[in-house]
This record gives sequence, structure tokens and C-alpha cells, in this order.
Amino acid sequence: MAQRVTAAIGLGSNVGDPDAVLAAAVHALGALADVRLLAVSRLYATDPVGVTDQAEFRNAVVLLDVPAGPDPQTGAIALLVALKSLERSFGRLDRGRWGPREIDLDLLLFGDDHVSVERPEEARSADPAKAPRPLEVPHVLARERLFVLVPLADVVPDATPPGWDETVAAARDRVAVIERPDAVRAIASWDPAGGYWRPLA
Ligand code: PH2
Ligand code: MG
Ligand code: MG
Repeated sequence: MAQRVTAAIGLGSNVGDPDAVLAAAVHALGALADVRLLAVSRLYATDPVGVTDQAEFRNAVVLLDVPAGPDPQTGAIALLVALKSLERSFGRLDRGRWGPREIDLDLLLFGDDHVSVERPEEARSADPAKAPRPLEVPHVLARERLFVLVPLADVVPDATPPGWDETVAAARDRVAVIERPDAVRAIASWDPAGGYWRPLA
């Protein structure tokens, strides 16, 4: 049997109908070729980070079972290309770093592998003003962002990602003290039968 890896994907949206966009994205990720949906975090309403003068975000994290590829670099790039293609199919426009977005699909973790590799052409921004950055996995900012750590801790609380000296849950608790405690608010959980978010009671 071909080797498999568990990848964690961060989902974000703050344009249009973000709840519906993230639900559609969960379906689209699970429908990728040779990919299986393993887990979906709760859905969070989150204060915008970086550029703060923009609409509230919705964020979530999914775990996917994906092909490992011949090596982690190749496997991670294949997944990244699929994520970028999904972003385009959801009508994402290039609006600059940290600005509003229809959908953002970030590769957070690729198994226990550390990956640092140049992005292929099809996985770069169409905006020539944006310098191409290498793909870094684990995602470099994941450790500092509560809107990533809280949903990630829903699905892999006890994982210690490569290069980290703490678990995901410990990182979440550390950053929660720094950011406003209500900056990330759980509003719904994934209902696999209905294939949509079920508001928390
Ligand atoms: N994404 C960003 C910048 N700021 N803020 C929140 N709350 N959620 C995001 O997904 C987000 C953000 C760039 O990717
Ligand atoms: Mg992002
Ligand atoms: Mg992104």
C-alpha cells in the first residue's frame, strides 16, 4: 500500500457568506483525488489579525489523510498545488497579504515532516508585487495565532509538531494569555450527517 500522511489544513474566510464557504471547502477538500477527510474542528468567529480594519473571520481546521508522495517535499507541494487550485475555484481574488479573502487554505502540518521548499509556479500568488516565499511546514505563524491554534487543538491537541517544544494544546493555552481571550469564539460544530455546521447550543 502506498504511504499515507495526516495533513492539517487551516481554513479562513471573511468575504461573502463565510460559514457556507467553509462548509463547501470542507466538502471540496474531502473530495480531492486520493484524499480522505479524517476530522473537522469546530467553527470559530475570530477577530481579524494583522490588518485589523476588516470583517470578522470564520476559521476552522480539517485533518486529511493524503498520499505521502515519494518524499515529504514532493507530497507537500502536491497538496499545496491542490489547495491553491481550490482557492481559485472558490473565486479568491488577490488582495494582498493579510487582507480580506473569500477563502484561505493553509497547509499547517504534513505528518511529522518539516518541509522548506520553493513554491512551484502554480502555487504562487498571481500578484507580481508579492515576493514568492518558500513553502514552510509547519506553517511558520501557526504557533503564534490563536485562530489557528484553537481549531487545531480541537483535532490534534496532543501533537508536538516538528520544531516545536510544546504540544498544540499547550501552545493554544500560552497564546490565549497573550491575545484577548474572546478573540476566537466557537460558534458551531461540524455535523457529518448533515454536512454542515450545527450551531452550538
Ligand atoms: N488570515 C490572515 C490574516 N488575518 N485573521 C483571522 N482572524 N483569521 C484568518 O484566517 C486570518 C487573519 C492571513 O491569512
Ligand atoms: Mg492564512
Ligand atoms: Mg494562505
